[in-house]
Amino acid sequence: MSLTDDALAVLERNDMGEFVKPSQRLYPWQWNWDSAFVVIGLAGHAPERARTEVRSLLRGQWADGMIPHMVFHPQPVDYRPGPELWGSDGCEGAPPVATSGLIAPPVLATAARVLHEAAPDQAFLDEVVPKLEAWHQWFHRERTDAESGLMVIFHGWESADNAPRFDRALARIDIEGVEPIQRTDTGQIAADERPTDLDYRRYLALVYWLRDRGYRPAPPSSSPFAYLDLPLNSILSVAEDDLAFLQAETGADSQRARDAAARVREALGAMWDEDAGAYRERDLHGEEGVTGTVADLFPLYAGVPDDRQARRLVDEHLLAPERYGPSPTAPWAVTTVSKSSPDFDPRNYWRGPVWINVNWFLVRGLERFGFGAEADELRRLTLELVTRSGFSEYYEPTTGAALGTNEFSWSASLTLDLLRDVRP
Ligand code: 2M8
Repeated sequence: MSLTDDALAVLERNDMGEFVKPSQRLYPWQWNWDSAFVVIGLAGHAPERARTEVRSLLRGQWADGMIPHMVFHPQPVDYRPGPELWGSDGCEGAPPVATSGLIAPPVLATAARVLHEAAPDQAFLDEVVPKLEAWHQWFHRERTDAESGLMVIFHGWESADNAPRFDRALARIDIEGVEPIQRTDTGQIAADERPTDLDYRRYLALVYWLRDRGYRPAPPSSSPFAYLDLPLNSILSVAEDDLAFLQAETGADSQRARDAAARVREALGAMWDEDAGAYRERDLHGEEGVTGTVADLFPLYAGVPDDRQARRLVDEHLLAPERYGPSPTAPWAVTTVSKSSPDFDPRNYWRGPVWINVNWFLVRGLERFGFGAEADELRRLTLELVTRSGFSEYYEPTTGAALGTNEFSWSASLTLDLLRDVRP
């Protein structure tokens, strides 16, 4: 079987009919950006099935436009924490289907564009574009930090769960009285590859706090965890461009989306740190800019740096052996934490391992700046990794070993997309 066939077979096995679950064993529900990646993967192979995926995710959209990070389509599964944690049925504007109250990086408009370019369907576009517009408007209304102009996240689950960049923000969360729960993940995956129980108590404490406020603390900076996340903002600015493109295809006004893309990009540009040669994030309740994870490189995906800055990002960070790039002891790139960071842990979740979606964003970023050879090399390395180790959730950069859960949908989907661009 070819890599394409293998990837499509994973998606088929994870297909629940209306949505593709993220993995065969661990994650039984519909997750937001996982589904968007699935749409990107299926666009060139099964466009009608990809449209179903978009529609089922949109069934979780709230009246105010939010598309939550999880949609609990009814099914008899036991996964903790599950729908009972979120209490969406008690929240104003929540849809009939149970959902979470948090968000994920908004990849959906980008996925819809990939789908449209692979297999145009005007009626589908007319149906989804207004919903994407409502989703993007929601961001600027509900999540803008007035000072920086960037979007705020309220939880690690809104970006890269236990990434070390969130450590200090999480350490401030009061967990008094928050009991640990029985977790599904550590029943299946080695504990040293997952967040700790203490992390989970903090995650839950934050959800309880947000739930008490209908998940809409105002202003956003009042959330105990309020963080200016570079990946989410970079992904949003690209998604705004893609939405504007789709709006033009439907004859709708695209001015708001174009302005928003430019605004977020400009705000991202202000996070550049000339000494570091990379971008910095900001914890709104912390003192300094946070750095040392692959998040610092994400503005490349959004086309934020000038050519000189982009070159520095690539040479001094992305491909630098002692940082995120391939090295003799850790040949599998890109690490999610710099190898020079004391927090680098090659086996633990978002604390060092290689993730296929991160590589995919960075390949796109390299291409955007005309770094063709570097993009080809990262694509080749990524495809070699999945060929050797399968479509895993994440991978050990030192050995290339599969980590986390296996048969992981977004690794399969983005492989399909990366394969489209392989030159003979
Ligand atoms: C992971 O998140 C879930 C909680 O939502 C978890 O940690 O159990 C993250 O990698 C998230 O980005 C992803 O969407 C989800 C499903 O793959 O798993």
